[in-house]
Amino acid sequence: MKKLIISLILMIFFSGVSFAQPATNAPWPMFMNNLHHTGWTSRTVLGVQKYPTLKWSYQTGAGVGPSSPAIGPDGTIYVGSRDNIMYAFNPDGSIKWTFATSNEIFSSPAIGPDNTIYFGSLDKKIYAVTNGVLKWSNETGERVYSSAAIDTDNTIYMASYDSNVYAITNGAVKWKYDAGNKIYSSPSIGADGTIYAGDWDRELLAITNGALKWSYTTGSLLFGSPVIGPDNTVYITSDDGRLYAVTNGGLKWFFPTGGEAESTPVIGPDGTVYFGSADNKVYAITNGAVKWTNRTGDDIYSSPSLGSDGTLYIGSYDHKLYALTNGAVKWSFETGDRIFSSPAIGPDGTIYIGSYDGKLYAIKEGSPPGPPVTNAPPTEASDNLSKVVIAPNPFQPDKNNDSDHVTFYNLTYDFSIKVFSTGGKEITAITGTTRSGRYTWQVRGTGGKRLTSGVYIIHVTNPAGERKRLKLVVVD
Ligand SMILES: [Ca+2]
Ligand SMILES: [Ca+2]
Repeated sequence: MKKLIISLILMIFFSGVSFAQPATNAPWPMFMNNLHHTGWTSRTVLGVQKYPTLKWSYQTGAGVGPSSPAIGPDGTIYVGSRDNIMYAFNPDGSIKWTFATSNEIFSSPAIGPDNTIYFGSLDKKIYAVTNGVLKWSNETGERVYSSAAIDTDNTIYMASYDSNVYAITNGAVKWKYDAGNKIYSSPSIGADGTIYAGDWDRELLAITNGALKWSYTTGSLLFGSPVIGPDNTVYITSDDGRLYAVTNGGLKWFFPTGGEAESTPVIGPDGTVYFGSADNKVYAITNGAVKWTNRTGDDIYSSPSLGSDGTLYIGSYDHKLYALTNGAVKWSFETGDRIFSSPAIGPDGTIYIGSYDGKLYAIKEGSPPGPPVTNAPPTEASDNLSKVVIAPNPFQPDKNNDSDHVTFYNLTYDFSIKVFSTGGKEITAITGTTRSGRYTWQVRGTGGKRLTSGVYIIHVTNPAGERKRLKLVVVD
């Protein structure tokens, strides 16, 4: 009853929200965002719409994923890396704190009401960390891949490769349930307090107070986490390639894909279920039937996130993060390796995603490509250097586009350009002629090597010996 009252209060507090939230006002408190793991945000946040641009990235020591970022009430971004470390970043990308475990972190951080971060590590432990300091840890019998679900009474539900689902309060095990086989995925919490988990003897389990309520056997291993719909239907993907919809232990429907299905589905406010498969496709399913699909370039193991405007964000092994609306690709953003991590949507619309290249990416809305309109270039060379500009500046090199460049505008017909480091070292010298007053430069030094990130001093000289000094900022 107490749980029901708390839930009702939370429902009213998050007016218009039909899914329960944990007792924190964090914008993205855990893997798949809420207790039911629906991965959907009702916060009216316009995500990146047209021009995904790197806001910042941070290079960790190993792959980031499947650990997925969580965002705290103060905007802190948390993510685990396979370099064993749990990271906390300030919204500007600077490190707030780090916490080292003794093995890789696959688990996604979950944020409790007092900003305690709960996660697991392959060192077999479940951790509770506050401000980078250990609050408690609990050793299980095997590696912990699972992420925590935090109930409104602050009980932590987590699973381990030791086959157990754990209910933990303040570091003490309240109960555990032995599923009989390894558990990789993360438990979720139903509206009535039932705990759902999926194990490696193919079973979707419903557990109440440490006892089995019901189970449903799928055709293969369960890597994806159970997700609970508003009508208490439980959705789970299986390595048999199917998405299952199960009610009270009975099959409602299943939907087959052409590859292993490990992506945890998202449920939209209209009941549409979104997920990906190793057949490379993203699916939107309504009542067991396809609403739309779209194909990426490789397997999808990432779980999607759904913005309040209906944009679906999902990562692929083709290295890209995709934004889709009604099945059409709105944009994609390429990282340096496969994406297994799930995107989190920040309060200002920034999208956070990890990649096997070891980076956490913060992606924001940018400007349309090309020179800024205010510097509309003339079609003829200028007669002096007063209006010489470089665009874009700052310049962010595109690793996948070798012809990526900056353009000098308003040059004189004959010109000479010298590029120096801030320490005064000459990096390259260019002389040329231009009818249009424009000159494109691929931001390379004398040896043809791309300039690394930093500030560069540029001297532009005309035949009259006039000189203009400019600064170019190169960002990684
Ligand atoms: Ca079992
Ligand atoms: Ca494939």
